[in-house]
Amino acid sequence: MWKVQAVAHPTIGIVLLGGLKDQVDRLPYHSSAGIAYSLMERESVARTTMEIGTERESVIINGTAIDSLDSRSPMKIIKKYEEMFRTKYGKGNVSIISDNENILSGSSDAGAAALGKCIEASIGVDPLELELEMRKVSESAGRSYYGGLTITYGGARPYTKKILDSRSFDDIVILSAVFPHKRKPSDDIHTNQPRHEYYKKRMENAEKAVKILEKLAYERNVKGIFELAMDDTEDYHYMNSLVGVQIVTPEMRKLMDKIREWRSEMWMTYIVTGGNSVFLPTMKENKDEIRRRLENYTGEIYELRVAEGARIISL
Ligand code: ADP
Ligand code: 3S4
Repeated sequence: MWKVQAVAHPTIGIVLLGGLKDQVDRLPYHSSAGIAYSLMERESVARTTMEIGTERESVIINGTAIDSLDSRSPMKIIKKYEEMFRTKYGKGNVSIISDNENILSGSSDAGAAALGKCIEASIGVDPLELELEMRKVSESAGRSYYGGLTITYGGARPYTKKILDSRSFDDIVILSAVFPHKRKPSDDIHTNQPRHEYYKKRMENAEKAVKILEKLAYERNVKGIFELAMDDTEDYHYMNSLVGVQIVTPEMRKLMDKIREWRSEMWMTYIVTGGNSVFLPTMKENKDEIRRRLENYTGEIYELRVAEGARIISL
């Protein structure tokens, strides 16, 4: 039996993705961008162990067995490479155990990327092809696989390119203000956005934002990157409001408006993806003051950093 373990960090969108033209292969209508993140004090990762040559096939995520027929089951990726496993290791059966540690949102990105890393280590596959497989579990797996700041280009064969290393964000902390309601599944966004006439404009805005982001990354303009992310958050949730998908609750909006006011005193921005957090990127020296202020809005606050790509833990 052959065994490998890998970890990968979850992600936050910078140019947010909405709309999938293929729900099975999870192919996007437009380009997008994101960062991998971790809690500052403890690592946020999906930790995945893959064993090749087991008696039976199985997938266990956070202690629960996943049906291999489940639409986003990691077994879909394994099936693609089964013959290659058999050729190299004599047996094709694979078992996967994955646990999410300290993840606020973006668990599927991290889970897909950690598994991708295990597969790469076991049979050495083409990364472009691997990404097309990983995205069947999560359309944002590429962000987690490469880490730092990445752009995922749309088109018939979407692919992800890393444009800044996590070290470029060393002076930044991202505070996460978590609100106490349950998040909606991201598929609500993906199925509804393309139905509205504004979606054409949204796609154009996302492509434009990605072009500007390339330039900002080249200039290492980290503040500019998060300013762009804040503008994109507004456009994305305007789009969501047009199709009746409410992600930004009145409580979250109250905080976002307040952040706009605080920006006249010190630099900060906000990002809201598909979850119940308002992410607040700022300089490390502002962290304690802003944290104190955030306590008036929610009791659950985390400090995050930009994280690196997926890595092998043991072979
Ligand atoms: P998130 O923002 O946490 O990714 P989504 O709604 O986009 O939330 O994804 C939920 C899906 O991710 C579920 O199908 C779940 O089974 C899958 N998932 C969660 N953790 C893992 C993991 N570690 N490995 C593979 N898939 C995972
Ligand atoms: C809603 O595929 P998440 C969104 O681009 C979908 O980060 C990603 O993120 C937006 O909240 C994005 O599901 O992580």
